[in-house]
Amino acid sequence: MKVFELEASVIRWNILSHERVSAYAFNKQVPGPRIELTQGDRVRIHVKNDLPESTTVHWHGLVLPNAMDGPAEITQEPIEPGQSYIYQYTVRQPGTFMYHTHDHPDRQQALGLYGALIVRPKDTSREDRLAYQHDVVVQLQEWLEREGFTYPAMLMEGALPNFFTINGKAYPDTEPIRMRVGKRVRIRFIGTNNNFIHPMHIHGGPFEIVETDGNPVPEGARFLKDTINVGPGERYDVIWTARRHGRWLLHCHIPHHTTNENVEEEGAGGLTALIEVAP
Ligand SMILES: [Cu+2]
Repeated sequence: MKVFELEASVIRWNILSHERVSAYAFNKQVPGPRIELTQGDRVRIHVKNDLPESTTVHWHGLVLPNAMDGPAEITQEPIEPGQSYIYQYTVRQPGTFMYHTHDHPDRQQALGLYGALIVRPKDTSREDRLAYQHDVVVQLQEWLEREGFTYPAMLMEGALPNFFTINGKAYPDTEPIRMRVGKRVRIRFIGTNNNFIHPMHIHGGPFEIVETDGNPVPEGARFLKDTINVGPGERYDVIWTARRHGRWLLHCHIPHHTTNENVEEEGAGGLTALIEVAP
């Protein structure tokens, strides 16, 4: 049995060194801690609610007993402020998943209440054939920060976002991927945002789509792309090979999403990360 604790609370979070938002967070970080499991694991997750309102947790993509699925008012009573709830289940599916609030998700998820859930397969032969040396998770989110107040960004008049983050940080504060020519990186795009679609693009050559929403793509059905639309809730696992050395961009192809409040810093902003390839 693997045991985890998730505590939801309101925090102040730096998406840039000079930009701080108010966020709803698991364990005081955005995204919440990455839960890494192996297929067949039995898990128990204690969820404590320190938010000023009720919440729950949904395990996005997992086939679970209905009572463990998480939607408030549908399969369980909401977890009230100060209360706890225990989720307990066995993970049967390998792949890239996520967890997120399922109580007022329009606000709570848009304020940061989510995290990645990665399940390694018991049989690693397919992983071995993918032959990647680096494994990177890319979780996308939008923010609306106005006059010192943070609002949940929505695809709605007056609620459109002005900041964008990869794993809780906007470029130039996003973490670079560092690798060598000839090496392969598995990038797990997760649409942890809940309103916007991001056409994620990588410079320096196409990538191969090897898994969609946690499901392996059979070898003969895989295709190469250099831009993939990552919509709300979607996951795409791609393998990108470093063909040439240099500084290659990974970014959303909606130009507004690569700015910080409409401004570029160090050549870009928002949904941008550098892939630094050494010879
Ligand atoms: Cu975008």
